[in-house]
Amino acid sequence: CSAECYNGATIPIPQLAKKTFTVAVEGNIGSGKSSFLHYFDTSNSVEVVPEPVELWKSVRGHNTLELMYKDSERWSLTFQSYVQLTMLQVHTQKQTCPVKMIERSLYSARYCFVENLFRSGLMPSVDHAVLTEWFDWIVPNTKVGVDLFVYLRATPETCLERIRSRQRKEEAGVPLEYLETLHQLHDDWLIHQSQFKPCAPVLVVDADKEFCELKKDFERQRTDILCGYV
Ligand code: TTP
Repeated sequence: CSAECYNGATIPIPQLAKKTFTVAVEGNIGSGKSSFLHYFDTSNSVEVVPEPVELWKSVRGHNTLELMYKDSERWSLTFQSYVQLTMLQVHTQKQTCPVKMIERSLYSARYCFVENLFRSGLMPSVDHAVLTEWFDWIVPNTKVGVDLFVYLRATPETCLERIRSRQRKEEAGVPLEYLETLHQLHDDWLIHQSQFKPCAPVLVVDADKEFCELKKDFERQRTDILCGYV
């Protein structure tokens, strides 16, 4: 049996010959990654590792997420290098269940957020170069592999609505254009696979739906999402 990807590629299932799997849940800000992880947190086969956003808000007393939103030109490198460290910690955290489900990955931080800061002129070329040197060393030299990307694809309008309703204070000024650019970068990476290629198959989920509807999709795709485990 296999899962159909957005771009027509198939995900080979079952993959039970491999003992452990890492599933990275990707999608724009506000696309519903936390709810998705929460939903699968009840399975005995799955360990969920949420995104270390709380760490970003409190690095020895500094809120790096807030600094980045207030003055991106000044604080992007600081923030994104800490994101890269904490994502590396998530990837390398010891796995105790057959399926490790992580919120985002080292890859979306680099291919979507860092790329956006650089292309929009908010991150100088030298900062981009240093982050890229770190990234390019980390990938082949540490255990940051992913077996499946689940892409929660929601329109930027839906994401904005969800961001507004959750009221994370650091994100109060996030404009629609920012979400549109990030949406395009996620699509370019995970669907069009133009400049950057995903290192694992991609399962695209229509994340515009209400959560009660989405739950039905999650249930239908459960075997694919959990790489054969239930
Ligand atoms: P997300 O990683 O998108 O998490 P979320 O809580 O919005 O997810 P969801 O609503 O889907 O459950 O973003 C968390 C915040 O961190 C958001 O303001 C964007 C920011 N961020 C960056 O600026 N750079 C990065 O590299 C990452 C990973 C996040």
